[in-house]
Amino acid sequence: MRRVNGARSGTARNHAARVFGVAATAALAVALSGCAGGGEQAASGPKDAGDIVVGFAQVGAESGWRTANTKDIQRAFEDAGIELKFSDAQQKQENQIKAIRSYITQQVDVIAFSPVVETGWDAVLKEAKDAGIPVVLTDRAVDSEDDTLYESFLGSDFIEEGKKAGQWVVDEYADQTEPVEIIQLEGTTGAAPAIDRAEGFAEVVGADEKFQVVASQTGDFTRAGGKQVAEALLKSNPGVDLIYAHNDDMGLGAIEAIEAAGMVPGQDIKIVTVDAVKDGMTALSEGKINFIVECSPLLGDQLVDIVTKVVAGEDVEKRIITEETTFTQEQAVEALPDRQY
Ligand code: GZL
Repeated sequence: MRRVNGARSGTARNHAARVFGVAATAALAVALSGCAGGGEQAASGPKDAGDIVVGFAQVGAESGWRTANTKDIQRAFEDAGIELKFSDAQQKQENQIKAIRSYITQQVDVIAFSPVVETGWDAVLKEAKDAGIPVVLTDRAVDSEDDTLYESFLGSDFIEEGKKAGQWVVDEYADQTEPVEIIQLEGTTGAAPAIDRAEGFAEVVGADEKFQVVASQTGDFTRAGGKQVAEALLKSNPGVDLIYAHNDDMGLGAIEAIEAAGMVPGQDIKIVTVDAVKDGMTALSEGKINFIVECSPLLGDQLVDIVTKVVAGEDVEKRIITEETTFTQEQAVEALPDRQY
């Protein structure tokens, strides 16, 4: 069972006890030694922002979305005056696990990360829990039976994103009775957004058998991967009507493949993507992409809020879903000037 809405886990209580315990011990040491050295801070209870240290294990830098997500998180922690240790795992789970272990050794106050894939985290998250270090998930979820291994999940509802993409396709081809052939460019194999965007999309288009996903393959959320896979699948599926890409970057790669094949993206072959980063929105405004489902990377301020509450021993919601919308070509033209990323 993946997502949970459980009560606050034991970790946060352990953590609060750890922080309070340290404060009480330090207060006693100050009282006994009679000195007023660095102990005031510890004696005054929960840490100030300037004393909090957070370890963040990022997926990588695979897409425009990821770059925007990293920038926003680093900006938010800088604004809050909280020290952020940051690592880029280059989309490798073993690198994220190494980074998390390093943060445990450094005894940071909170560990936050975006799990590159859903599974394989229980062992390292148990090590963090045993060390009394609370963990916050951002962006992607883990598939774990034990919901005490993390304090909160902050990110999108990827199934909903897939459904929104599917609904646009159903509406777009409402008057067509002939089969609608679809190629799906999947995100990273095993990643929550890839699994869920496929699930939500299939749930909506699967209601009508005219929609046929003739091929589905991972492009690993990258532009190069999207281009390479689209080139191959276009050759083996010459009658395809639409490409559904799990992110803008793979959709932009598909545009290159469609143009290289002498066809017009957005017309000969329609494209639906997810993210709504600037390059995707530009292609949408030019009609090369037909519809984009937004997935916001701007999680920084909310993550700071969750971290601050966890360190203070306050309750946090188990699952915090970000607000998102969708864009047609006209809406992209209007929204582009104000897009932050
Ligand atoms: C979604 C995020 C995905 C984006 C991709 O929250 O995990 O990873 O959709 C990114 O662009 O690579």
